[in-house]
Amino acid sequence: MSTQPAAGAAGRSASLYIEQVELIRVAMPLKKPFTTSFGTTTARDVVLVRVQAGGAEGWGELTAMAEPLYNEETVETALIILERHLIPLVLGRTFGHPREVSGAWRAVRRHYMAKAALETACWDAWARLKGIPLARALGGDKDRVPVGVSIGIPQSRRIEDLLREIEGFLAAGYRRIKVKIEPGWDVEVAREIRRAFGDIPLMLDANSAYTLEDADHLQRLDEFGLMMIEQPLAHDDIVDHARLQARLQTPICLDESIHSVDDARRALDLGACRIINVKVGRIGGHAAMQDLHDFCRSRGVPLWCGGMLETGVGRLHNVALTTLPGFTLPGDTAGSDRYWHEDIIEPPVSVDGDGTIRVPEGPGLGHAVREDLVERLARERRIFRAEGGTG
Ligand code: OSB
Ligand code: MG
Repeated sequence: MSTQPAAGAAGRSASLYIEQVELIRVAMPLKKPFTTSFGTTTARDVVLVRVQAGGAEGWGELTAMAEPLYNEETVETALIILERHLIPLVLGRTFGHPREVSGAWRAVRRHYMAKAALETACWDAWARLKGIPLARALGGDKDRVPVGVSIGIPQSRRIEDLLREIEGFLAAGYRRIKVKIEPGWDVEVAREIRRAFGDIPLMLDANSAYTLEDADHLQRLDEFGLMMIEQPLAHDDIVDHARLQARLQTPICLDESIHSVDDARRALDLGACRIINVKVGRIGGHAAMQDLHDFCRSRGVPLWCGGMLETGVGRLHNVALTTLPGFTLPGDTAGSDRYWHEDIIEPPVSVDGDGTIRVPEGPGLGHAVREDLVERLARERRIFRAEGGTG
């Protein structure tokens, strides 16, 4: 393989010679537990990926959870896939463009979050090499993105506690409220939110807690004029979702079921959803995100950016991808203070009073990673260098 180092100056032709990849595992306790229909998360076990390429550095974040409850990946399966399969396929290679990186592991099936952690770090390195914001490198053009917030099931299971939380986020300017539901925490919750806050932009996320047998029950949600209901049925289903969508006025948005353009095409052709939540980890990287974006835009399907309780690194990747024109709905890209007392980036991501985040203008992710804090929180670090590399 070719191994010449790349030119580094802005605007010059650049290429990505992958010199070194570092995996840094950090423990990040959440401000408070986050509960969905599949379980409660109290802390994130985060793997940061730092790539050295052509003289620039790029950062990515693994969005897999500690347990295989949202999807089949876990932090530990992703570490194995990264170390034994993905990193060896890119180390010491030169890519003309970050869109080519995923070609290196075309034969590796699934493990989308492991792939995305490494691929997104390469995009950041590329944008820094070119001296442009990641948002521009990805083809985005917004300078602000509107944001919503995802609210878990309260530990107390009291609707008043949920209403108080919603009130706080509305006061902070958030443009859309998403509430997690499960059987026993759904119709009454929607009714009370409408009673308390009127016609706010509201949606529900079930994380696959229902089956088609619940269709009559789910139909009762139609009276609340929801923006959408996210992933009501099985994580691997599109057929039952199509049957359910035919019976609901509320648009279905798929999250867990969509890993590729082909998944989206099949789901849309079947009528399984009308909106898609895009998570760069769930689909394997920014190149896949661009492909899914272009396809959905050509079909007129609204997109928004989902979240996985990311630290600042993943959060900034999400802000950057939301600048693509097909992202027409507020995402789950809340500010750093939604989950963290102290984020690992400087400055943290902040939401302005109008419910938008300003897109960074500096190169790459546009905020610095706080290496001192990462150092303090690091539980494990592993470095992989290209043979004969200078890293
Ligand atoms: O389904 O969108 C989801 C968090 C973890 C796993 C799955 C989901 C979520 C969220 C939170 O809804 C999104 C966020 O604020 O990062
Ligand atoms: Mg979801």
